[in-house]
Amino acid sequence: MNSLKKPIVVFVLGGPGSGKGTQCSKIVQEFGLVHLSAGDLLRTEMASGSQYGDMIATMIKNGEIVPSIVTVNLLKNAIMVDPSKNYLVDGFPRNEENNNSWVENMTSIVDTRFVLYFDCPDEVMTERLLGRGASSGRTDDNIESIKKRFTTFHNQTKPVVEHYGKQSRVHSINSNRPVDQVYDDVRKLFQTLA
Ligand code: UP5
Ligand code: MG
Repeated sequence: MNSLKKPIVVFVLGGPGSGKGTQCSKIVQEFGLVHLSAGDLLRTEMASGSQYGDMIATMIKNGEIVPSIVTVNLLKNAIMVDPSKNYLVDGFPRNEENNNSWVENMTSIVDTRFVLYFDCPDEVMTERLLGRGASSGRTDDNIESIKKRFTTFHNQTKPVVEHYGKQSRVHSINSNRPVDQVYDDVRKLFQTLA
């Protein structure tokens, strides 16, 4: 019975500008999962006049990780809108605290399958973000914020990827290639999930 099926969740991780959002859009088109970017949910929450708005704004500009109490609630609410669907959770979990909170609060209601990890050199990601910064309007697409985002990524997010790697639950894809070439590998992975 479908009502007993828990929504499948795939975590999509990778450095800032590694192409998480770009590839998720393509997965959505072909495989019909729902894309939840944790960063986008936080930016929407910030713009909504939430009590957490000022904190989120400061943390995003400084490349810091917003406490899980905020992020996990946003993700949980978004998934509970339609638990019959399956979800790409993009840009989360970013540190051990995020992951512990997810395991504690979500394990009973979702089926967390694996991590799709986009591997790309920092220099390439920096160029992409500076290029996007000309038009993105994002407060963190400037060189000062980008450097802080990389530090957070290497010190806090990579250990989470390694944690899932030890459980053989990471599919790593080289995203330092044209978008469609990256997607060819992504497609093969999701075909096995179907
Ligand atoms: N581009 C993409 N793929 C390309 C390719 N193969 N070749 C050439 N160009 C490519 O792509 C970035 C740019 O690169 C675009 O211009 C694209 O056209 C081009 P995109 O797909 O947007 O990359 P993505 O990995 O999604 O980059 P993003 O900047 O969104 O990554 P971040 O992880 O930095 O941003 P996010 O929005 O996830 O988080 C922002 C902040 O929110 C965090 O720093 C943190 O402060 C906060 N946050 C939390 O606190 N907790 C969370 O759980 C999530 C976020
Ligand atoms: Mg993104």
